[in-house]
Amino acid sequence: MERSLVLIKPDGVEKKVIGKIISLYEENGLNISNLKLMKADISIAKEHYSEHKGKPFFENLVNFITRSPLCAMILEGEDAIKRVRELNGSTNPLEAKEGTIRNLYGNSIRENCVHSSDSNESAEREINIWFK
Ligand code: FUP
Repeated sequence: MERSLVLIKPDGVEKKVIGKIISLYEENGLNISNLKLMKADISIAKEHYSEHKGKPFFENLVNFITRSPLCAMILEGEDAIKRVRELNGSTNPLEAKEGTIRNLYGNSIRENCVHSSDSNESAEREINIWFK
């Protein structure tokens, strides 16, 4: 069974759409195997986004993800990584397909409501960061 690390980012929690987003994952057959609400500190945010270190948007991204609580979870299911990314939609909400989470609830390329792992390797790395 494949696992993916999902974050409902601070913008999603602030908008009070955690329930709607989780319902979408559940209705699509994904299982929640772990879930928590927490405020990320700077060090966990930098570790999570380490591949983007040095990029022009890195600092703003870290500031955003740490500004208020987020909801971290592990979703499980067959082909979970790809399926969750399809439900999330494109990184830029303006390019995200209709009905995807980022299309419905994303504000901008930075405040795009959800994160999910992009490979098995990153899923294992990210699960170890958020669920030590
Ligand atoms: P994704 O895999 O869809 O989450 O997207 P990326 O790994 O490419 O980007 C990670 C995060 O960086 C995105 F969620 C939002 C942020 N980002 C920006 O803030 N500005 C950009 O120009 C690109 C990405």
